[in-house]
Amino acid sequence: MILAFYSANRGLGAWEPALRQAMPEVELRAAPDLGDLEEIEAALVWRPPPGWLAALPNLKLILSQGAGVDHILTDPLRPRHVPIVRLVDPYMTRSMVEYVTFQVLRLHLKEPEFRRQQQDHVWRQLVPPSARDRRIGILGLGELGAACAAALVALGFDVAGWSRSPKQLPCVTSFAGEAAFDAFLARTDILVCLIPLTAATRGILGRATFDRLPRGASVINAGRGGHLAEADLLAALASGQIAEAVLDVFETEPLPADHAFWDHPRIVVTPHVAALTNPVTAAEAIAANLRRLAAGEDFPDRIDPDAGY
Ligand code: NDP
Ligand code: OXD
Repeated sequence: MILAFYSANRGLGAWEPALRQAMPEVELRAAPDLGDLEEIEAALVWRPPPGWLAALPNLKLILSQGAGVDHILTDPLRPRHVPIVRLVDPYMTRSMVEYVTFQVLRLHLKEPEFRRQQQDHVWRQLVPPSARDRRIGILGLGELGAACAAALVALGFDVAGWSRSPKQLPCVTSFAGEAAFDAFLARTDILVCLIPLTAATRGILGRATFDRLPRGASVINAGRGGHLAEADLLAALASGQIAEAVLDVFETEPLPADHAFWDHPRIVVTPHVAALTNPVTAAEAIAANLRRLAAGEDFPDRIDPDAGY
């Protein structure tokens, strides 16, 4: 089998040894040296240019180098009959759990306020509520959201999640669908965004959502930049409706050097690192999917293009 590789972010470098070790039987061809395009049956991609996938006439499987697949679905020319499989990797899930619990604990323990007090040489003891009185709301209770919810429950927080379908997760209050959105927001002090970017979720972190949160709530966006209405966040921070924001993902990445977010005292910027793909661990999942393709089996992490995730 021949696997074509394309990444808009990084070259084959770190991937090559990991992929060769996990699947020595597969021939690897990195763009632009793809050879005879008719021979290629699978493609492992991150943000392929529009039309790149369509140029592979015998493609049978599209593998995402990340958990999200919005970077593939935005290609209007992508071959619609070819299954798309997202990356599910326990290492990546663990990374997201670390990122989200760290940021939630920072906000919960008032670290941003202590940092500002230190800058002003102010000694004032601010006392956070106990974790059980801190209400965390997670947008998306899938692979990443559910794991973050479990970790936050273990730390004693009052955790709820919002998803399309209802969930039964230990000690996590499940809210499902549009009808439950307002009730979910009304009980959320720290909102964590871990939903995929789809037509239904674009701009979900905007004024209408912020206004439904309790005054002084905080927001962590580790989903996609397209979830956030940037001007609405700046306005909500200025009015005090939102107290703090932690942003890992942005509409334009890298975040332009002159962007207002960089110097905002109530925004923490991280450069899309919440859960980076690790080629060594990802190669195992990729190899397993190529073996399924060879055996004619279905793919457990196949996405539904109509739903967008
Ligand atoms: P999953 O597909 O496992 O889970 C998605 C969750 O979102 C599901 O619970 C789903 O509901 C819910 N959802 C989707 N659409 C809606 C909607 N319209 N209304 C309510 N709920 C909705 O995805 P992952 O957890 O693996 O990943 C989530 C996202 O995290 C990725 O798409 C990516 O954008 C982002 N990500 C960011 C990274 C970073 O470094 N910042 C790294 C990795 C991922 P249901 O369960 O009912 O289907
Ligand atoms: C992903 C990401 O989707 O890193 O995996 O954003």
